[in-house]
Amino acid sequence: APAAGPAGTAADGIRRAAVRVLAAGWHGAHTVPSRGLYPHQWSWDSAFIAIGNARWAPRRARLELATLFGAQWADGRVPHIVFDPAVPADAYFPGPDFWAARAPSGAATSGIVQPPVHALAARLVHAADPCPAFLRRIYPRLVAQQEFLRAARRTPDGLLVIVHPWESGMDNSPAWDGPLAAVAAEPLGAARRDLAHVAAGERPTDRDYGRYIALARAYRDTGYRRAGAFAVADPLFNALYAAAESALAEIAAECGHDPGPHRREAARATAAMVGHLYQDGLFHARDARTGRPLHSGSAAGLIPLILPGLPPEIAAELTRAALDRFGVAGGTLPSLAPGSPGFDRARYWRGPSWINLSWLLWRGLRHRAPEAADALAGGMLAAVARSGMREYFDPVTLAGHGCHDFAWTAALVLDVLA
Ligand code: 2M8
Repeated sequence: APAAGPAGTAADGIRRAAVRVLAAGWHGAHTVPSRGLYPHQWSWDSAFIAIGNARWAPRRARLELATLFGAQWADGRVPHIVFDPAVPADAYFPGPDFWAARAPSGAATSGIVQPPVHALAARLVHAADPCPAFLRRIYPRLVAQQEFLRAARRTPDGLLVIVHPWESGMDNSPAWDGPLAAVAAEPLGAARRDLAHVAAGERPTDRDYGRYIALARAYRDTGYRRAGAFAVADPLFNALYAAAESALAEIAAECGHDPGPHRREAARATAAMVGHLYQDGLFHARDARTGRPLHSGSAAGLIPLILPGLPPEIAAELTRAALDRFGVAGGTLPSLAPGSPGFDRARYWRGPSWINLSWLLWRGLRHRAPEAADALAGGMLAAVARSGMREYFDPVTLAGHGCHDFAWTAALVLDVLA
């Protein structure tokens, strides 16, 4: 734990280490998640990174979001990767040649999306360092991002679907094992680059990759209009969408627009989630193709706690699940409830603790269960004090896994310390 030495020393050391990581990842107008493993700009990473940069370099925070939204498509979608033309095309797989997509700005991008954390990030960046001109510029972009999701991804029952595991951000979550089993893996056509940076036991399997590539190819080959054989409603994605509407209500009010439509949309999206994804004390993803719930024990099911409009009795049950099934009073949030099928303390999104999930839950618990929130804050700091700014951590020992110097880990611990 970061308790050694005179008061303040441990926190100062973490702060300095975090700023070092963020400074080293800065490429002039965006930050890479990791210099080796992820050498381009990633969508939801940039939102988390902006939240942390707002604490020490707010101009960078604003520029991070402006760069990402500079690669927004005409239909409003914010691509999950914006490729850096200065990086060799084969440094990351699948790279720009595979995706074969360009934004109106000319930037090479992927064609899928990631969880929409950006309106929340813009609101927090503005709160840390008010800049009305930034808010006015980004507001219509954030609205268009949400409009794309409503137009392209909304099912008749009011939920949003993701069409690729990469869109969830929790790529190899066991929640996707069932729906992915119906997808035929295809040859990759090039070598995986991730295994040059991280041990195979801490990454998705080759079979997972064969399916990821098949799904991405199918979507690509329709011009990113019709998805392949994967469509799921994910509680993390839907919760962040609804939270974005709440953030947009506040941004709209600041900019002199009517916040009412955003408030109503946040309430409607929250109600759809409660109506269709909630069961037995936890939110669960649902397979939109079969209508079946996907009971995996994923920590995604706790993230609706960030929603201010969640009915109090459901918030109380979710808090119970966080404590009893995920053990968050111990300070860590495993990405999968221990004991769930497929639980693995080292493999990527199948058990390890991730700082972005802990940070989201910390925010959701702060006003509802302050002691549990404090435990999570302490646990995030303990993890980086023990192992550095790693990508993910063993939820029991806090040993570090994945890449080193991972940007959102650094960014979000800076926010926790602010
Ligand atoms: C991971 O995903 C990418 C694909 O998008 C990969 O494995 O190559 C995920 O952890 C995702 O959530 C994250 O945004 C990305 C960059 O940090 O890496």
